[in-house]
Amino acid sequence: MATKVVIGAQWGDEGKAKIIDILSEEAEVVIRSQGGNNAGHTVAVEGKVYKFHLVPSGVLYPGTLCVIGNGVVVDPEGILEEIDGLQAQGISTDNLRISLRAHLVMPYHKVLDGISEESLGEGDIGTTKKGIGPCYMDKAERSGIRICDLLKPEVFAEKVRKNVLVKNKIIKFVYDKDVQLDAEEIIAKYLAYGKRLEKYFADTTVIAYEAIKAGKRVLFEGAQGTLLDLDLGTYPYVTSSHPVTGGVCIGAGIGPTMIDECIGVMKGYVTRVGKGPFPTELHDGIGEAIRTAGNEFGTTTGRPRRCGWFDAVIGKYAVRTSGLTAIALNKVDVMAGLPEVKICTAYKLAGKVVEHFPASLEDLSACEPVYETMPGWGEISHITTYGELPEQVKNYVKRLEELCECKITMVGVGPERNQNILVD
Ligand code: 2SA
Ligand code: MG
Repeated sequence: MATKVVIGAQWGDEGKAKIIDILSEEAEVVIRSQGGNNAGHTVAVEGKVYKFHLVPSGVLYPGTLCVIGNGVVVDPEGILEEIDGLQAQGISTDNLRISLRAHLVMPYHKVLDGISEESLGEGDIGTTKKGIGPCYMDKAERSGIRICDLLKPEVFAEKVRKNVLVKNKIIKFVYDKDVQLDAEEIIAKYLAYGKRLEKYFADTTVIAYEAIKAGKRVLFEGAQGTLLDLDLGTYPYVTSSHPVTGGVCIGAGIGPTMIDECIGVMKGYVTRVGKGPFPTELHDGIGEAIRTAGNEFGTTTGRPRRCGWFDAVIGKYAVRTSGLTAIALNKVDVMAGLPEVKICTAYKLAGKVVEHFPASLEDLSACEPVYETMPGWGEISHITTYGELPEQVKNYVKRLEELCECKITMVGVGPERNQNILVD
């Protein structure tokens, strides 16, 4: 293993955490580069379930250095809760590092996320309300506050006071809400969090560079997924960061020549939480059956995920926009028992065949999937080698490879670390 990036190739929740957990075993450094605690990563180890939001799941391996890069937005309250939870389960966080350049999610970001969603009414984005969008807005607007500011209390206090003044005006005059934030309260609270977290702070770009230079096995852990990318996703129903492989370079502070492999994680079907068009969405009993069998509910918010057939237009788009070198196909076991399965090979829009994922949401909403039907399969979660998989599964895998134009190297047949079949 050299340097590997693992990203979500659909709308998130593809089971990245499981693949990252498997690859973490040989990784010496695991780095997160975008998103915040809107991410929800679930890892099952010997029947025990661990949920991660900000801390890289590599923390489950004692020797692995776990890095939160500059592109991540950090909610100090959230991360402290996560650290406390992990420590209570006997997991050490001594190997955690947090970038000095990472932006802080502030209490007003969470308030603004909530009231801006509320003000949109039916037209809301369906965010996780963790303050992620407003935090990245401040970063782009250049009024954000960073981890390194916590080490300079006077500088930090000044920035908080300035921000609270503006945010309180927005809350009152733009949104007509009574909520008003108290700058001094926030300053005291955040400086106390800073004291507790200080031992983890570091220039993580140096850590990444030194590790790669020394030939260490470095794994970049993606959050969310390709169609939630701010530029390439189903805008505006996206998150405010870059979950594609390109986002890793900026969010971890490395160059593109330092990445060797790009693995995209997909499920055998597609899910999405939040709003926005979803061409292969199933509104019938099959969608419900997949949701139940696959336990398709959000890790962060518990929201039921919308479910649909595998969409190869999306698959090909993810391969192309992230330069994927391999696909890990998860949750194929969840589809067991369906008499037949469908694959969307293209869309039809106003009588024309559309091969490439459209930019316009109005076009995407009007797209009709063109389906290919294949026979279904039975229970496979006990299977451990590729050769033993039913022919129907192997044919399904082969067909998806052809359509997505990328090889599938792993097939997931259950949530456990060992329920992952390597394709020969
Ligand atoms: P936000 O909160 O600003 O990032 O929301 C913007 C859009 O991004 C979607 N989004 C997600 N989609 C899938 N999984 C996510 N993480 C959690 C999980 C979700 C949960 O892994 O299960 O628990 O609900 C995630 N985070 C953001 C979101 O739905 C909006 O469409
Ligand atoms: Mg998730």
